Amino acid sequence: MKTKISSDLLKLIKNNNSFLIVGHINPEGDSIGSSLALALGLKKTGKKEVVVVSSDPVPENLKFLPSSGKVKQKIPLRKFDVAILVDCNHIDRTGYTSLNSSHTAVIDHHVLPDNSGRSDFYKSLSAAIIDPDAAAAGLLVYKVLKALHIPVDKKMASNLYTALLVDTGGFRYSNASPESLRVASHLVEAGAEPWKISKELYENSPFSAMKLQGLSLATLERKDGMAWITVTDRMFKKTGTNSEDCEEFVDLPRRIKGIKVAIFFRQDGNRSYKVSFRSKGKANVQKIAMSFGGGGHVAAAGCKVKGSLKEVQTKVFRVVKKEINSYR
Ligand SMILES: [Mn+2]
Repeated sequence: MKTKISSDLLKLIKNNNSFLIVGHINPEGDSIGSSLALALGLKKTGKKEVVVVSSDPVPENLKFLPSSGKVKQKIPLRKFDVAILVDCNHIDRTGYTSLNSSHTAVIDHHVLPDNSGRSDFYKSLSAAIIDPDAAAAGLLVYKVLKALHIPVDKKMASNLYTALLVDTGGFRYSNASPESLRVASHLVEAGAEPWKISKELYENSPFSAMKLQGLSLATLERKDGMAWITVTDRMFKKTGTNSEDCEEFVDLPRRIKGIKVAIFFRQDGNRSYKVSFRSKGKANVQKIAMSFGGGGHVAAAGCKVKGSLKEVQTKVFRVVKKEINSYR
């Protein structure tokens, strides 16, 4: 498959001088890595001002990324020529209410919401590359850099390799396409060090986070092709951890043989839960998440559901079961 790199976006980048690069709330490796790589690339071409912002701070485990210390949380007051949303396609996902730029563009691989045609935000975009078939936003940023003839240096390569690694689950998910592996190989040639990056990402867990994992695993249950675990506020308190320490927990029930959909419930305030889904087969978890007002990808998605844990689980299991059964 070949992503069409919009010439509008390339022109927008060529013809302007100040850029605000914006990732999504609750950022992970793809959001931060892609944003930083794009910023480093644009700076290399001599752009006057390139600022990366993230409404939530860079997670502890991504602070090894080159230039991650430059990510700001507050948008500078002055007006930018172009704001580029990376790894998300709507301002609501950025955690900011306005971006103060003359133009807005998007580089993303998430499916557009159904109402996108009627949304003022989408109508206001000057350019967009949105390819849900791309394994990571980092893959699209790589292509944009190539199209602009910007050589990928070691810093950019490390950021982009991390983006690809995270969004393909270490090249294990169904989106680990030939293209993603080819690009990864180019990135390694450009200086990204796979073993170092893997060590930072996967062998660097705080002790307290591992304790949290133990408490959460004790909640493991399965039924009707689903397996799930839960993290409550009490567990966070007991271990001195927070939501950052359970980013990957949904992958734990996913490891179980015969499971079709893995689910992770994370308490997010009083009577509110963040629910993450991973599909191991045909079940479309994006559809499930969207039915609760969330979103994501076919095989990885999430949403927020209000209610007690029991109420939330009852609601969620009903929808997941229906989706699983539709493929039997
Ligand atoms: Mn992504």
